[in-house]
Amino acid sequence: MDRATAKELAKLLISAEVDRREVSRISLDHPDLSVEDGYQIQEQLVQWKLEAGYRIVGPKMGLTSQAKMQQMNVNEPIYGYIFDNMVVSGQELAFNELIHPKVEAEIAFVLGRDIEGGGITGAQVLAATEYVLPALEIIDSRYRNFQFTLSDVIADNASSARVFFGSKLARPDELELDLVGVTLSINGQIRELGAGAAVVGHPAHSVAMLANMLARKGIKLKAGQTILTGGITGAVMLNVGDSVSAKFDGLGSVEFRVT
Ligand code: OOG
Ligand code: MG
Repeated sequence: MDRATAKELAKLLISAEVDRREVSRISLDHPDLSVEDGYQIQEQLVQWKLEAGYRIVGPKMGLTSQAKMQQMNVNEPIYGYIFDNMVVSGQELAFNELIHPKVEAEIAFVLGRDIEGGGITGAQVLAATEYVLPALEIIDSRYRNFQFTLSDVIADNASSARVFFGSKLARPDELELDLVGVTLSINGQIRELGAGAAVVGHPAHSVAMLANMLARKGIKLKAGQTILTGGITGAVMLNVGDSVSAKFDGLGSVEFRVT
């Protein structure tokens, strides 16, 4: 895909986000859209956001669990970026800022050291991690009916929209992250549940996979970045008035209300 087309498609996705409207998925008009094209569009979109003054909190992994892959009908992990304006402080999610938001429970890593290069293992990730914390990611595909191909969702910055972080931090060696149980409840009813192992066997593997994917582009994970490792369970559609609560074994809970 040529640069001008990638730029134009990135602009389309940005305007869909800003105007809170669904757009047709790119692959309808560009049936040959490849994963590489998707990342090229994503890079243009990230560039635009950086130029607009937003700061990267960290990259995120997506589609790292069977539950998510089956739900979205795609079969490969992807990455995108969380920006500072996506991090919600307080406990309210403004529905009218979004298109058709869904929530998913994730474990986040904060790096104490850079992670650079290929061949990174989960053990190396854990050694470089300062702490882990629980998160609720709000995804909000800019595509009509939340439907897309792998390349489409990559272009759309992996549906990134908002994130709530929990306040309980743990050292990565204080917990067996693959065994951390998670329940996700809406209005007091458990809607999804799982354990850290759902994320490519162990959430640290997800970060290792991310480091290795980025290394191919000459990008490293940086100390201080907060990295989302991917939804442990399927994502749940949100409605105005919903009370959302996720409990993480050993990591406390994360809660918000949709207003
Ligand atoms: C893509 C975003 C995936 C995750 O944690 O799997 C993601 C989507 O499902 O729209 O953030
Ligand atoms: Mg996610």
